[in-house]
Amino acid sequence: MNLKLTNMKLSYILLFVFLISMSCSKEKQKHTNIILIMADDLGYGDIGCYGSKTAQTPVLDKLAAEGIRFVDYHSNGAVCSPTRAALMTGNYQQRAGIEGVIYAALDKRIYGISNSQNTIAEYFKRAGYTTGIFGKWHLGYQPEYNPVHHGFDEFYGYVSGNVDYISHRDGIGLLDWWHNADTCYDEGYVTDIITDKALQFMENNADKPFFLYLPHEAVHYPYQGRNDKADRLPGINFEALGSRPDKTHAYTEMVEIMDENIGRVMAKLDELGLDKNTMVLFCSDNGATKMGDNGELNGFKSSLWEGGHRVPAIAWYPSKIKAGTTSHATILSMDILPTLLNIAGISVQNNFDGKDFSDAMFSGEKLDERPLFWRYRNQWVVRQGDWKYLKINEEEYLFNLANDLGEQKNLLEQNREMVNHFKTLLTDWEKEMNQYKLQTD
Ligand SMILES: [Ca+2]
Repeated sequence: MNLKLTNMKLSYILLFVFLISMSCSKEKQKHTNIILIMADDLGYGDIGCYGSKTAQTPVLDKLAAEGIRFVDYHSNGAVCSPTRAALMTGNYQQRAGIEGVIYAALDKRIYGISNSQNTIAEYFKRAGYTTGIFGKWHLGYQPEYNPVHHGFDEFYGYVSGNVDYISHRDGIGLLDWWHNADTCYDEGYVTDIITDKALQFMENNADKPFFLYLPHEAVHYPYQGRNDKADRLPGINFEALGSRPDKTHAYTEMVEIMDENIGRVMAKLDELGLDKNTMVLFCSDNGATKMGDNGELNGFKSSLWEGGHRVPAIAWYPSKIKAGTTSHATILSMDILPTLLNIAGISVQNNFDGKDFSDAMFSGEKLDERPLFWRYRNQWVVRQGDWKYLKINEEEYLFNLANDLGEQKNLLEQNREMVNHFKTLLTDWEKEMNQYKLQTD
């Protein structure tokens, strides 16, 4: 009898221990961490899994092999600041007031992201996430535009469009290196030291939900490798692109150092045991310059030909994404915010311009077809399905991208009705966007 009672007690104790351990493991897995990595000026053909023959990018190639590679992903802008405004707000960049590059010239430093827009960091922070940005901001120089006033708990990096990789001086030679709202100086190569800080952030927040935004400088100029000397120093005239004569070699080196550092982030996820509940998303902010490789696409950074805005994007989340998937869904930078909020289980009331593409990513579902718009300087685009209407000054084009990715065959004359429809959509969209106070370059 006593033995039976002891056995029963033991069973209850074991059941109790089991239930406690179940609830603990549920507790540990309940949140999804997000790591959003963005390269700068990385072109459609600049990494191995998109066909690069020069740069070796084993880490990004592995992420694509274990995750999903998007072949119809586009930056909202053809240059840096507009894409970042759209990425941060989930809306067309015009709603945040940013249509052009925010330049380093002293008289241009008045511009920045509008306070009227909430950022992705603000949404994550409100939901209890710790938020960090390590790298390039490029959404305003003035103190009120600093990332710590736009939802980020921690900022380490620079606010301008590019800095010397070694001296951390901006396009007009001023030191542009920050920890939160204060300037600071740290020795080191930008790609390495923003990663160091990101790894520290991951360690500090290993037990809490975090949103980590890692906007790399690579492969934006100045073209400098890890062992190069600083070009931008006080009292010295310098070339914006850097002094190195073999710039194409430097470019390849920069891509490879970024890849290596993304490898350090992945190793840290593994080390901290966060590899099952962390999603990693990698993308670029616009197409490559002539220094880089846009594959078979026409045009370069700052143009609205495909080469200016169709860029690499890879998502990695092994518990949800089928390994080795290629997605043909048409996706823009502004779609990332609603998608990541959904994946993190954060619901907000806003009706964003961007659309959640998690079903396309997790189960290959087709996205609802929608018209998409680009405007930069004297160029306009309307994209719907496979069709792209492009206007540059008064020149008009219509391409079917399904069989003409290089935009060689103008089908405008044969499809006047479609073109007129697209032009009406564009007029309506411009009317909507022109309500905002717009910064242009
Ligand atoms: Ca860029």
